[in-house]
Amino acid sequence: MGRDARGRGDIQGMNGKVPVILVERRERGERSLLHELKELALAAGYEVVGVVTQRRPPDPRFNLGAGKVRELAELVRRTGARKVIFFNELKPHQAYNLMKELGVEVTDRFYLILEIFAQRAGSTEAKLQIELARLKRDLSFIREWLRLAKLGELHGFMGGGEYAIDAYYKHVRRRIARIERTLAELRARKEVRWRVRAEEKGLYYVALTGYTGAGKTTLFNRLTGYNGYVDGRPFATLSTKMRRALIRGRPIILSDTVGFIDCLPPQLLDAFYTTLGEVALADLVLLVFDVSEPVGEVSRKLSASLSTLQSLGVSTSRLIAVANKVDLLSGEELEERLAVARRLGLDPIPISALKGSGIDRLEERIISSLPRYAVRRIRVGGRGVLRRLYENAYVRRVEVEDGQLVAVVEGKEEWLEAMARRCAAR
Ligand SMILES: Nc1nc2c(ncn2[C@@H]2O[C@H](COP(=O)(O)OP(=O)(O)O)[C@@H](O)[C@H]2O)c(=O)[nH]1
Ligand SMILES: [Mg+2]
Repeated sequence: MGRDARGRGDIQGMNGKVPVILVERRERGERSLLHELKELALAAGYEVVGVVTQRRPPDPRFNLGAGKVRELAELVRRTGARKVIFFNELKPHQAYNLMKELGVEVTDRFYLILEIFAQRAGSTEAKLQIELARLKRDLSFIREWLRLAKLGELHGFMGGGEYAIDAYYKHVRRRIARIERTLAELRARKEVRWRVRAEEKGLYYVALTGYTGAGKTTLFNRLTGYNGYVDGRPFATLSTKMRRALIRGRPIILSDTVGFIDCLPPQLLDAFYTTLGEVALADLVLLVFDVSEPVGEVSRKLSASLSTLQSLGVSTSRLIAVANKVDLLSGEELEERLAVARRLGLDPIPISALKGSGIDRLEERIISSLPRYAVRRIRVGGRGVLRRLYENAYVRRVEVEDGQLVAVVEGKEEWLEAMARRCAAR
């Protein structure tokens, strides 16, 4: 359980992605969240090769009924799936029984969400918060292994048996205690740290947010991918989902944040909020929502998104609502949903990230919502200056003047002033 985020070490499919099967068991009257589980699996980088659903109360041994497990085993064999991901939270012995029965790794939505958080986490605090949530859940698994080992029922699961598991248990307990201490220290210094990070960059920072499946990544790729900006590499110092983009010829930093998730397990709330914390640093937040969903869903998700953003300190003045997937609706249906957003105080821009419609208007709104950049000529004295300029601002060109290098740089005025002063002082 709880393996490396990118599935390193797995035998991978033809396209380099680990093939998985998704399972959802729900009781009569419960609504299905299988579509969200699918988006989560894709977001984590898996390929979904099969789906199994069952309507029944939980079975104590496997969660699913024994007949369904045989069906699932057959599907695993036929598709070559390397992993099975349950929507339902599995009890340790259920995961154990299922792994024995299926012969592949079995995990659940809890660990899947943790994998996604781990891929997006930018700060030390978020990374620790995620590790903590994982270790706490692991602990309940280890306790169960200990119980099984004492009963002599843990055949060939972990070499060394009871003694090894007990040592592991103690190790995890110590690690949890250490992380909790570090987090308490970090929290005490939080204000300072966030301010420093926000001022590190010379470009405006725009964050994409919204529910899983709304189309954030599709929009991120459209805004960063097609404009031919040569240096589209992720920022090594920031999270891996941040890139520079040229919007109407103006450079910005765009970030694809972790999405909102329905029915987030309560033990993951801290990890979620710290991972999403970088949104609070953004100069502008794009709230992407799937406008093709039923009116009630659009309304519920927008309200929930707004209250989450508010609790992070993002006001509607720093927010652009983006009504995505207009290609799936008639004009009338679209109007009905836009009206819902307007009643919540938003002025949404209708787009299709997939087809490319509405992107012009969105770009226009992004640029008009951000303050203007300054352009400065900075003498490149000293080592590393040019690299810093390239990394943190936008270098239009480099010239030679009186035998010295001069960079023409665009970016936030204060940042450029600070750089120019530092270079002049050399
Ligand atoms: N029809 C349609 N589908 C879209 C559009 N934008 C995204 N999608 C699809 O919606 C799904 C979720 O998109 P994704 O960008 O991964 O959402 P994210 O979870 O918010 O990052 C994918 O299957 C996309 O192809 C759109 O404008 N129109
Ligand atoms: Mg995404």
